[in-house]
Amino acid sequence: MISANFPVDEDGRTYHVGLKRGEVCNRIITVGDPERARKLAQLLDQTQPPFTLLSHRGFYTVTGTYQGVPVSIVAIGMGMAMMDFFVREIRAVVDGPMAILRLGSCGSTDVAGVGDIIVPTEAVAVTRHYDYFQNPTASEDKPYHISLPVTADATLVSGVMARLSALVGTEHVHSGLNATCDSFYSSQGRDDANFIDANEKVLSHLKTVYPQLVSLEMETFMLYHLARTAQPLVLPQGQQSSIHAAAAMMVFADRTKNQFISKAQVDNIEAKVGGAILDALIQYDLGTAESLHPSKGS
Ligand code: R1P
Ligand code: URA
Repeated sequence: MISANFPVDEDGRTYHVGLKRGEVCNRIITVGDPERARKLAQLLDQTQPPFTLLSHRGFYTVTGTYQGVPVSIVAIGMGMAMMDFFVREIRAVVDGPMAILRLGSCGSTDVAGVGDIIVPTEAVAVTRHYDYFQNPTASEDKPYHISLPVTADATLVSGVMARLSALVGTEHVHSGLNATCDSFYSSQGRDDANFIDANEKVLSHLKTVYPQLVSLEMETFMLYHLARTAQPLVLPQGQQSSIHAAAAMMVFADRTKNQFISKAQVDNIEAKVGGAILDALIQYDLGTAESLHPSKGS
């Protein structure tokens, strides 16, 4: 490893995601579940074998083409920290502007039912306030902190919404505010008798602060936040955003009706939405500065 600040090995591979320049594209679909990545990879052009890499930390990348356009699919696992590793380490080895679409799963808090899809226009972070738990009765703080919202790339959102609506019908595609939580359990308001979580009011409080809340999951805020805080690219034609980000999330848990998706439903919905997401990704205009030279084979 060459530097303790941003470690890369002698080949230029980043420490956790494990990719070097040329192995990952400007257009990326990121998912949590590696199985979902493998299903999406089956939709890529079959003209030549894609590049694949499983990193020692479990990041799984497939790079190939979709309708002739270079795309990468990267499975990152779960949580904001994994999204942070992924976005920073990918940004370090890709030249030019990037479009990143997350295809995830979520819980719904409003009208969206199991199997519907949510495309968040904005996201907040909900994090456990650890100090509160040192002495709950004396604390003047709330047990959970809710951040201000950050927005998605509006054009990417429109492209995704249009393609998904055409596929499954507008009544099954929803948009609004997503809450990215630092736990599947406590900060998503789930009851876990084994722990003191003080979370009985977290969802009602969240809905009061943000009535447009539609979903709960664990990564999208970090993607949107890093896209908004990435240093702009300085190009001959002026400054350009470095990262354009949006997400589409399949509803696995309906928190209002207390229903959870079955394995058969997951297989059905993942197979269905994958093509629409890839279509939206390749049709997004990244401007003139897109550059990519994906490696062949693995
Ligand atoms: C929890 O089950 C996981 O599912 C959701 C959450 O954000 C969390 O990562 O997303 P993925 O299906 O993309 O992993
Ligand atoms: N992912 C989450 O983070 N929460 C849910 O309820 C479902 C999927």
